[in-house]
Amino acid sequence: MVDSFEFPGLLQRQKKFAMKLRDEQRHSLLRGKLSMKILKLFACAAMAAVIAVPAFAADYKKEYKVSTVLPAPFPWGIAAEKWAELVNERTNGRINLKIYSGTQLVSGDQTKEFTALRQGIIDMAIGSTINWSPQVKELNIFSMPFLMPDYKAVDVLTQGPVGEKLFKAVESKGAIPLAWAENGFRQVTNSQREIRTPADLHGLKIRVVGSPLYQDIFSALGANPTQMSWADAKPALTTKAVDGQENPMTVYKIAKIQTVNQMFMTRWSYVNDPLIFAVNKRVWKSFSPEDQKILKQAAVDAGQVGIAASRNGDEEALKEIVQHGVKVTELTADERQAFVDATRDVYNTWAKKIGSDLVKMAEESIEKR
Ligand code: X2X
Repeated sequence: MVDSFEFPGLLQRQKKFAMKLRDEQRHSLLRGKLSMKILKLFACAAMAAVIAVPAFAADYKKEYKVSTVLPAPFPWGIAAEKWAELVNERTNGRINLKIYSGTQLVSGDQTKEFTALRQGIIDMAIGSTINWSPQVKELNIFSMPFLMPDYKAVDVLTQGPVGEKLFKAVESKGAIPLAWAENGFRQVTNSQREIRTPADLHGLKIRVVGSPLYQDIFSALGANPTQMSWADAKPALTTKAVDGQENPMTVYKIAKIQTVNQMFMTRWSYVNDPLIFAVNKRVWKSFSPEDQKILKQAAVDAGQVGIAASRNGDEEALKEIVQHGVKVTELTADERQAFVDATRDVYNTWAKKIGSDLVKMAEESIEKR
């Protein structure tokens, strides 16, 4: 104010300036109000769109392809069907999983399943650690001969720090792992003779699948291993192109293994192959966080159902196998130890390939179980 007295005319200019400022403020306020209005309109339109079309549905596929090897009533297929059922139920039919068994999406070549999943040829899969181990070498850990003495040992691996590391390894290779299920402890069968000692395996042609670890195990035991997909195994056993193979007992029961000359079985439970529910990375990212949660929880729940089917089914399967006249051999502790000793070098060689730290962690987890 003092200034205005000292400089005549200044007050007038100040007044003018103040009026101009007010005008501009009024205009910009009006502009602001207008743009708020426009924004609100847009928001309303967007909300209307959201209400009209279920969230994210526009990005979703009508159907997601889920790959497995074994269909229901194998425990593997039971887990897969349960997953599809729960996801459908919990998303009110917004997400549909369709199961393709026999790894038909990769022409039956089960060791290519993970690659196809990573590439998006397959949207989702419930895969055996055996079949994915050629691409994710850490998964060979479950194929380390005689590492896991019982189910509790399997559980401390899948549910503990080893499982976490394995899931990280799967993710680093391009698929999102969600949960575990189980194929089961694997027993060896053949058409020729009872197997009680490593020497009994000498010269037997045994069908195996997965990574070269299996070639190494059976070679160390003096057998003649041959790598073959499941689709080719049954015909090869029928024609006696191969003498034997190894799989869980639920598989024998359902696949009627006695009809393909497998009249000798040794219960050595040398490995167990858990199954992993996993989703292609791009497909996973297309789901809303809520739907990701539903997919994961449904996989965990379906995994439990699958594991129960495998573990409960094993004893039942044994009874049926015996009824079919298959000679079932139980090993004494010493007899089993002879197989452990004969495969120890293979174990040590593969511990380095898989990662000595991871194998050590697994051994410690099992020790503490
Ligand atoms: O092929 C097999 O032996 C099977 C069905 O057990 C697997 O996919 C690993």
